[in-house]
Amino acid sequence: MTGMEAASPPLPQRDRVQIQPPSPSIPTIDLSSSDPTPQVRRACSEWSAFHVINHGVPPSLLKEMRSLGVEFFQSPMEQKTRYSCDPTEGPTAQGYGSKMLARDGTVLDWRDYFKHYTLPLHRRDPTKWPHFIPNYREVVTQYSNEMERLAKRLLSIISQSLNLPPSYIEDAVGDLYQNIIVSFYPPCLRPDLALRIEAHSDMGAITLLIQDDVGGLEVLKDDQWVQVQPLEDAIVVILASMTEIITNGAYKCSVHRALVNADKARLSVATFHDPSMVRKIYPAPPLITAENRAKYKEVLYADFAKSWYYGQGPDGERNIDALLIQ
Ligand SMILES: O=C(O)CCC(=O)C(=O)O
Ligand SMILES: [Fe+2]
Repeated sequence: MTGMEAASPPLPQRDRVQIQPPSPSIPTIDLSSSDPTPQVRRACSEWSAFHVINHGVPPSLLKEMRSLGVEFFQSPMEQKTRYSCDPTEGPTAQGYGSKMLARDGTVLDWRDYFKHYTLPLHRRDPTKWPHFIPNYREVVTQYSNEMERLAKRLLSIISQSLNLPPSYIEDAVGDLYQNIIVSFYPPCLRPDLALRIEAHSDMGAITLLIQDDVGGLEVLKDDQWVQVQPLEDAIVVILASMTEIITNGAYKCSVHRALVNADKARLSVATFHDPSMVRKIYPAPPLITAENRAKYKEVLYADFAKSWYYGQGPDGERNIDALLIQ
């Protein structure tokens, strides 16, 4: 350094280059690697949410699913309302709807959505899905099958990552109840008034989510919100409440939310895999020892689902805390 440089006046604060640490994001796991189990263990225990790539679901199917969603929500209202949810069926009804969940005067979830019942097969009735978009029913059927396959594979890796038999979690939840919800968040200059979904954790076992390139999904990590950057062709894996109970808290459910964009509409497709309503869910006995006692009370899944929808839990974010053994 020369004396002249040393003498130059310091740059004003605004002109200095700010070295920003790279923003943290959820881990990305390559499912085609020889053994993804250690990475899954780490991602589940540290993040409760992660991206998977090379997951075996054709990228063209992910793209088609997103395009169908956009086409549906951009269709004339009279087309969409032919598939409106039946209000007498309550908040879990299949079909096209808008406001989904409010509690104590607070809107927790406000968006346009289309919910499809897809599994077990006796719940799947494609005649209840839009007819006016070519291939809609075929694509949703294929998407449902692919998501089921991936969810089962992930539940098996997650079980093995805790030294449980591969089928442990799948057996514990019984027949997988799968629902696919396509959500559409129109742009809004006042995001505080806009369609969005507030912080929550999902009810069932595992959620597989895809989003478009707008972004807006965030996960809570160490009390900080972290953006889930859109990653084309990847699928976001979100651990849900029943997995936290079965793993006795080794893996927590992910608290997440979705924000709206001021000038772009956003679309996401969430595929939920839940236990059947008659299943009793409790911590896996092989994970319980004298030093590591059961941390959660047993719950009938139907009772938990009811508390999730009707807010009998202690707060909107982790309804599961009501089941903690003190
Ligand atoms: O739209 C999103 O990205 C999140 C949706 C979500 O978390 C949910 O439907 O449970
Ligand atoms: Fe969610």
